[in-house]
Amino acid sequence: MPKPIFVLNGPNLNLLGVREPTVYGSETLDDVRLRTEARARTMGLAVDFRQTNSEGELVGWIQEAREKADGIILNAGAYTHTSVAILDALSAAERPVIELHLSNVFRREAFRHHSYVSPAAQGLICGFGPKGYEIAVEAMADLLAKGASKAT
Ligand code: CA2
Repeated sequence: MPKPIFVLNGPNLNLLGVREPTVYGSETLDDVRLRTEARARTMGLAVDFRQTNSEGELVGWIQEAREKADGIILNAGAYTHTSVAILDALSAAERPVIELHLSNVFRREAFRHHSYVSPAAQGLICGFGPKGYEIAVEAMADLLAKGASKAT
């Protein structure tokens, strides 16, 4: 029985479309959810799209994915650059992981160039704005079709 893809969003991403449109664009997170769900539907996949400002809640959701999801698409927001706890949870999840960012983090401040998520991820998509969520769904569909079960 196929399970949904967890699309997990970290801190401040609830502000999308409300603040800093020059960096993150004008779509709200709800707009992004709708386009992600629509793309997934065309590929016969379901998504469970969530956002939290809490590191602990993100860790809990990643643990939940081990039982309840076929894969994880993660925009961990600023926790990308700080959280060993998220890395440890991803490493234990035994599910394919795609790291996702709206902005091209490598064109931004040096502290955004390091990611604790990347070592646990199959791949990284960044710099394409909300379109990146659709690209991530397509990439996850390919991974699942190939039978990927974990990142490493
Ligand atoms: O580019 C991304 O998707 C990021 O994950 C976004 C994070 C940032 O810390 C990462 O380095 C890259 C920040 C999310 C904050 O989103 C906002 C949206 C609108 C207004 C203010 C913040």
